[in-house]
Amino acid sequence: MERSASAVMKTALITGITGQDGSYLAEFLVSKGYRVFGMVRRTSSENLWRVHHLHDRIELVFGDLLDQNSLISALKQTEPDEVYNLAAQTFVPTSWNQPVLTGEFTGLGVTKMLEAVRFINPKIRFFQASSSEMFGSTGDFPQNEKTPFHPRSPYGAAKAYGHHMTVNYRESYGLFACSGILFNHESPRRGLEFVTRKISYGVGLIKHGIRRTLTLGNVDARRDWGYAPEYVEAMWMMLQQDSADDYVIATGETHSVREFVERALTRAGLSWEDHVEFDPRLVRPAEVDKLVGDASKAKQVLGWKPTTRFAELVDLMVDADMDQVQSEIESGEISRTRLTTVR
Ligand code: NAP
Ligand code: G4F
Repeated sequence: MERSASAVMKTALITGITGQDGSYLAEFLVSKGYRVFGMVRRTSSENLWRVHHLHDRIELVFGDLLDQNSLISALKQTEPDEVYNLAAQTFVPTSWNQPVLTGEFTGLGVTKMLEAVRFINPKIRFFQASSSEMFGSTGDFPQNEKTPFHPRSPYGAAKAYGHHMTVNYRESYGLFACSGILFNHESPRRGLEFVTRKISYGVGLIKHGIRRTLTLGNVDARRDWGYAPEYVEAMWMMLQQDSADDYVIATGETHSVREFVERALTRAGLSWEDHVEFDPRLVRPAEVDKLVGDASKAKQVLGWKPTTRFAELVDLMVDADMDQVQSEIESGEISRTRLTTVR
């Protein structure tokens, strides 16, 4: 692939560019003047809706975390200065149904990408999207970079492996490899199966008379929810430092799913009694009861801090989904197929 004429322009390769974070990171890096490549896997139907608006500012290469050669080839083709490894099987419940696949994508996929970097160009700066799910049932609050891990799902265990491998490649081979321990971060581009978006989109459907109820599992679980566009900025900041390190990225506030639902319903002028139901099938085999992060290291070293707080986040998601449902009704896009994806 031809290199750009500009000598100062940096090049980044993003795995998982079709996902929530990948799309925001691509926007951010384009705004910083980067040449941005996204690695995508082959799908039978197009899956580029989150990055469609960037079609003339990003370039796509094919590759899959399961296929080592495709990673090597993606690095050869794109010659990146920075690699952001965001690709993973990210939905926790699926990790119990498909624990081996989750281990392959979310765990071993990291090693495959680290090996590709080491082999092709060990000077590439590498970011790994690690997760607060690694803390699992730890009794330490708030959680920081020194808090021990006790993952509670195949997803959490796979992420812990990927985190440790990132640290090991830094310590063993001197790679500039950073692990961002990201607490939950949300947006109107969040997948519909995650609880925040399930709630905001569900509230939109109810408000427009398409659905009557929102069916949920454990509403007592507590999460530290931030706004995704701010989290991708932290990823970039980590790779601009003089040395590689690991950072917790979080808001420092914890709220229950119940609080999220209540705020969302209030925003739409709806009531819990009329619209929320419990389904025991949505309760997980093992729950992470409470997450709350301490991002003081990121604040001190990177100068990163969150600005969008809980109430603002809920409101912006509900407002966006009210508009989304409205436009889907107008375009006729709301179909039985679409509704069945809202589990
Ligand atoms: P997401 O929306 O689910 O996106 C996941 C991306 O990974 C998609 O682009 C998907 O491609 C890609 N992918 C999955 N399997 C792949 C494979 N075998 N080969 C290549 N690509 C593959 O996730 P997200 O919320 O943006 O999260 C980004 C990263 O941050 C993930 O690693 C996630 O585990 C981590 N993280 C997220 C959060 C959060 O709250 N969002 C918190 C902590 C950590 P397709 O479109 O083809 O499926
Ligand atoms: O939105 P969730 O599915 O996210 P979860 O499990 O916290 O994982 C997300 O955040 C992680 C960071 O900590 C990421 F690494 C991971 O990739 C993903 O982005 O569920 C949040 C909470 C859980 O406690 C769940 O039991 O909401 C509870 N919940 C209650 N009812 C529900 C539902 N979750 C979902 N998805 N659907 C429900 O109906």
